[in-house]
Order: sequence, then structure tokens, then C-alpha cells
Amino acid sequence: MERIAQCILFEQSGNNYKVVLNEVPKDIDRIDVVAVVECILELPPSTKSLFRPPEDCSMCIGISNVTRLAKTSAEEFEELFAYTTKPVIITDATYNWRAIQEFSFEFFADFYLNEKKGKKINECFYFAYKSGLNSLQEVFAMDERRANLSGEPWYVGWSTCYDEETRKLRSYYNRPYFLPKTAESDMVDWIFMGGPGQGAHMHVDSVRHISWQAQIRGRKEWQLAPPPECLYWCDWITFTVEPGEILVVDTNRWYHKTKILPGDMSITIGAEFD
Ligand SMILES: O=C(O)CCC(=O)C(=O)O
Ligand SMILES: [Fe+2]
Repeated sequence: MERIAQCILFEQSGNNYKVVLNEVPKDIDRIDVVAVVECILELPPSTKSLFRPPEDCSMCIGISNVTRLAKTSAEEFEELFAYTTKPVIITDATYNWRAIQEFSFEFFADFYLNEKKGKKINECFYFAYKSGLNSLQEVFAMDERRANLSGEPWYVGWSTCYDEETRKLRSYYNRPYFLPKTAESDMVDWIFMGGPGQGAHMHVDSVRHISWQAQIRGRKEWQLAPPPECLYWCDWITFTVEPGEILVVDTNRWYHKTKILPGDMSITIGAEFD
């Protein structure tokens, strides 16, 4: 599909955004309100690289919910979902994972205290969010009260960065059975951990590929928002990922925000696949 608009203006009134297009798309069936206007702001070509390129809103048009799926196959998953922008939850892909029984705050504290590092395979990413904890060392030095969620709330995320670390962690879970046979996973995994009420602020990523994220413990609410230029055309999507489920979503294209729901601590593990 060709790009919907060459020039997009956002008009804000209260919490409502109106998107005004200077060009009516040819392949959209139903348009409620469109004001056709002159483009009032065109950026000189040299400034364009400063910005994310505008999205083709076909990435989100017509998607208003997450699809839950079980008993799929790598072939079916590849054909229907793997490289699309439809968010999908696979409900039956973590049976027999040792991670489900064994991952906990104490597990990771022990793991990172005693971990042999091995070869460095990437930059190590660490996200403190609002925790005030500035490194994994600080996370695992938390007092017991805070660690067991009775003290100041916290939520953090990090990527593995040594081959030995990733290899060892992967002995607690398998490559999800539904991933396309030819898909390579990076030797990098991502872990997000923390308590109810906490989560990641609204953002969009610029990682290389689409990723999966397994909800090992706890319940996480996700809110997906279309890119700003598609707000008029597309819906926000809110859903909860339950323990044992795996979410696949293109976090490079959907803006996303998370919140841990009341109850257990949330622990997730995930990776990109190509
Ligand atoms: O799991 C979270 O809370 C945030 C995850 C995230 O931002 C991502 O996977 O891109
Ligand atoms: Fe993200």
C-alpha cells in the first residue's frame, strides 16, 4: 500500500487528536472526517534523517485486538503472523520449561553473583525505569524487604551480554516451538522483572527484529499504540499476558507501554528472531 499521507498535521483538543491529511488515501473504504488541507510544514530533505520515517498505516489498520493461539506450527505461525505486525499470544509454548518453576529474584541474584562471564557478545543493556537502581549489581544488593515487594516499588530490565550467561540461562527454557525453522535468534536474551504497578513507559524501539517475550511469572498488561501519524486510522490495543504465555509483537513499529498487575512479581524472558 502506498503511504497514506505526505503531510500530516495533528490538532490537539483536550485528549483528542485529530489527524488532518493533505491527501485522501485511495484504498481506505470508510473515512469519517477528513479535512483536505495544504501542507503547512514541509521539512527540507536534509532534516528527514533526524526523524523516524513515517509509517505506512496499513501496519495497524484493522488490528484492534491481540490474537490468542495454541497448537500452532512453525509453518502456520510463519505464514500468518511471524513477519506481520499483528500482535499474537501463544498460550501453550512454555510447558516443561524449568524457568517457570525456577526463575525468581533469588535465582537471578544467585545467578549473577556466581556467573562465569565467558566471551562478551554485545553491549550490555540495563533499564532502571523509575527504580533508582543504577545497575544489576544494585538490583541484587537490594534489601530483602524491597526485593520481596514489601518496600519501595521497582521494575528493571536488562539484556544478557556474555555467551556463557546466555547459554546457561537458555538451559531453563527452549526456543519457542512456533518460531519459523529458518529464524535465527540472537545470542542475546532480555529479562524484565519487577512488581505490581510498575512497568515500562510508552516508547517505540529501534531494535533489529521482531521479538518474543515469555511471561514466566506474574501478569503484565500491555498497551500498544499506533505511531502518531496513524492515530486517526488505528486503535490502541490493551491486553494482559498471563503466566506461561508468550507474546510476539513488533516493538519497532507499535508504541508500547507495560504495567504489572496486582499479585505476583513479573518475570519475563525474551529474544529477537529474524
Ligand atoms: O516488558 C516490558 O515491560 C517492556 C518490554 C519492552 O519494552 C520490549 O520488549 O520492547
Ligand atoms: Fe520496548
